[in-house]
Amino acid sequence: MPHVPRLDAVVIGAGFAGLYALHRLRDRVGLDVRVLEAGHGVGGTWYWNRYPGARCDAESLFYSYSFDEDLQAEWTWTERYASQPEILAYAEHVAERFDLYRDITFGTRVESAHFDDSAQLWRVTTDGGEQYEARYLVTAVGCLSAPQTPDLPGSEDFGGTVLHTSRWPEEGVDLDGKRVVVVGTGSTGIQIVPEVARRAAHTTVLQRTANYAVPSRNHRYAEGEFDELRADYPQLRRAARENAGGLPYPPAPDTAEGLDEQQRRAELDERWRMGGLAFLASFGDALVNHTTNDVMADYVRERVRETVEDPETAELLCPDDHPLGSKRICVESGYHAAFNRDDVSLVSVRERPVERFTSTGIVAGGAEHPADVVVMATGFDAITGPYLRMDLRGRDGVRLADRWEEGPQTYLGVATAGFPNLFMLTGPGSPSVLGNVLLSIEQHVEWVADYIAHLEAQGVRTTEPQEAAEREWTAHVAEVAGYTVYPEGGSWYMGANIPGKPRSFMPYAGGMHLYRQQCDDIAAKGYPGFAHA
Ligand code: NA7
Repeated sequence: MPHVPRLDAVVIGAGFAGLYALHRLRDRVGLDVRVLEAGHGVGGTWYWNRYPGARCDAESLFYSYSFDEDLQAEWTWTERYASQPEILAYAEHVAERFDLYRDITFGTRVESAHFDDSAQLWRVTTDGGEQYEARYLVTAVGCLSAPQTPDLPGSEDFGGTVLHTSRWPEEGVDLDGKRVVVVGTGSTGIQIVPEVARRAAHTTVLQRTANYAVPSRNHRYAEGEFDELRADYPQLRRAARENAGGLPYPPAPDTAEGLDEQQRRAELDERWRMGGLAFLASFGDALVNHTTNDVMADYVRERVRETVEDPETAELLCPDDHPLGSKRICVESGYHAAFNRDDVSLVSVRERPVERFTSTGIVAGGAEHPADVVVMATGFDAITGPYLRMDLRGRDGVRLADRWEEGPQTYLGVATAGFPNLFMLTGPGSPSVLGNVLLSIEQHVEWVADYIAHLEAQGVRTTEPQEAAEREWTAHVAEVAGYTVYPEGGSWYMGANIPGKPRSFMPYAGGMHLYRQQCDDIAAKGYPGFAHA
């Protein structure tokens, strides 16, 4: 019989959620923890997404851990928006600093986790055939970690290279002088296109849906600039926690309604000048009031027409089929301007889709596009994908895939009925991707660690949500989304990018600050809605 390590907790994933969960559960709660990580290093999203131009859309100032004053004081970001290598270096620094590496097993993908009713523990099996037993299973699997690539005929005949952006090789890809086709114009496509255009002989961008993109206004910090910003951390972190998106941008008017053209423009010009996601916060009701939303959408389209010289290309780049923000707003650094180059072309595949590979290229928009490299910036099976790609089974062998057949059901986005002692970090039904995910991660980890400490202190062996509480929370998540423009977007938030995936708005749109209050309230009342055994 092979030796099966028995642990207090197995954490799946060594991204920012998994790293902090390990630190908190091991060093604060005192548990014996092992992190199982598919990659060969820490960093999660920032380990995998190495494509040229990969960068965080949230300002470095906000996209970092706040739980440790010394860590905060010693780390200096070099740009307003950190690039992938810098964020990865930060994750590695955190892992070193808190002595986390010794409890992480790399190159190990969890294939299954089954709850054993009689032993009251989780049995975890990896792709290498190793097994682990643990009382708690903590999933830190990320929301955008299961890549989605369209299944196109002819790929075996294609003589060039096909790459998904989130599986970019560590050694890079030689794009110099190549004919490159980029499929997809979400945040990733919009980041990679200007970088590809700089190197390739020709870049063809296949666009199904035009997205709203705002300028990043990224810059390198001047000497001492970041130190000055950092001096405000106590106030900034507090403001982030009190903010719906965890990104405390300057206050905005509540609505564009009732403002005249000049007032609206003044506000939007100022936000456009600021750059980045601050634009989404131009008016308080941007995501709940179509009048405001239309004003903002018109403004973005005007800017596209101003930037892009060829009127036909400009029109194609103007989003016209969804409200602003209902699909994730993109942050660009030279995306629209890239189409002013002679060696970059835009092809709409809305009417005539991406069909198939040939030996020399890809057929899309009704024509063949010769290619040496095809870049799939085609996104992810978001939020539930990482869960359902594993074989997760709860009490009585019930598969999570069956329980969530019609969409995810959770209590607080943290736990699901019938799956005792399973804790999800940034799970479906939590604010997760709607805002500053690092702040969400910290809040989840701290709440879950406090709850586990409580269970340990009370001698509780298992906990799971009561079905009524779960039903109520899941209905609340849907109801709150219904007040917003989000469900109109046909987005990955809704599962709409995956054929056959049930449509439901998966994140909690009520705001991170209000979500935090609800979680804290439940903790203060002794965790109603959970059944303890
Ligand atoms: P996204 O936002 O899901 O974007 C994927 C893009 O790929 C999007 O433009 C899709 O068009 C397009 N796509 C997907 N499949 C196809 C096919 N078959 N044909 C043509 N176009 C296709 O993923 P990203 O990686 O850009 O961003 C993910 C998140 O990471 C982002 O929101 C940030 O939070 C960070 P569609 O819109 O579905 O018409």
